[in-house]
Amino acid sequence: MNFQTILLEQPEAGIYLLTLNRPQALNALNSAMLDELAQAAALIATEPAARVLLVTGAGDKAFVAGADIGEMRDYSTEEARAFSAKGMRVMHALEALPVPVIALVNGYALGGGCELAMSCDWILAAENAVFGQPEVNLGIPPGFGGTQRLTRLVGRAMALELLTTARQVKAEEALRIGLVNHVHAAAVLMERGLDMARTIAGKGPVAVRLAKQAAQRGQDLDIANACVLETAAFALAFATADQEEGMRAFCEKRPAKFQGK
Ligand code: DAK
Repeated sequence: MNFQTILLEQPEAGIYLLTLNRPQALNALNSAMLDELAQAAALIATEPAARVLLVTGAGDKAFVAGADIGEMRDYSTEEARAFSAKGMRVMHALEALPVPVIALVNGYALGGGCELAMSCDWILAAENAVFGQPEVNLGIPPGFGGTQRLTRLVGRAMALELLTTARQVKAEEALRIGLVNHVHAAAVLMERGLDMARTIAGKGPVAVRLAKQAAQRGQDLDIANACVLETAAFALAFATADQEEGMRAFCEKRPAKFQGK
């Protein structure tokens, strides 16, 4: 597909790499980019051979420096509502992808950029990564789910501190407060992301999808209902050839050859 503001590549079988590609504006999210992100998410959602998605920013300075302030500044209330709704749909679409989505944050992840990273399943940060929700500096609250996802990731007290002071957090602190899973030197961030993607792509594909779905859908349920969801996913796996192969391979002391069915 021919995109103008993003790149969507498949560096290895089943591994997709999505690059936010407006480096001259530090990859700020404008309306066109949100539309293309929605198209890319729809494409991956319907690709049965997809195993994992990596999301990163073009250039060495920013993942995404936020929603495009130049585009937003003259919005009417109705336009702001429409822009926020569009952004929310994109964040939900990424979050709901059937495969793991990993953000590789290589520089600034501010405002909508931090919200985009938090819509991914987890974050690997470069040492130069900077996270923050600076919207209150502009006289607005976050509009792409930041008040909700930051709170769920780092807890209400730390989230509210960051949301109301606009304090920016560097990679090491982001690791300490649970916003990111790992920190790597910027030069090896992509390679570490690909290593992780290869590991996931080598596992049972249906099992990976079921695990993601149960973990994600379950988090908004009470524990009893969430565990019912897990039981259904577990039982469903026993209808797949991969479960048979995975267990046979274990007993025969050889690596499993999964087919994704
Ligand atoms: N939007 C548009 N352009 C941006 C941008 C942004 N968010 N961030 C950077 N740029 C552009 C700069 O204008 C500059 O363009 P030129 O002047 O070269 O044409 C270029 O990128 C390079 O930026 P700088 O020259 O500023 O680079 P520095 O290294 O000096 O500074 C910086 C980097 C990241 C510290 C700085 O650029 C900065 O503070 N950027 C803004 C960060 C920010 O405030 N982000 C949050 C944006 S607000 C809602 C929907 C959504 C949202 C809210 C509500 N509803 C509708 C309810 C989301 C809001 C946000 O994300």
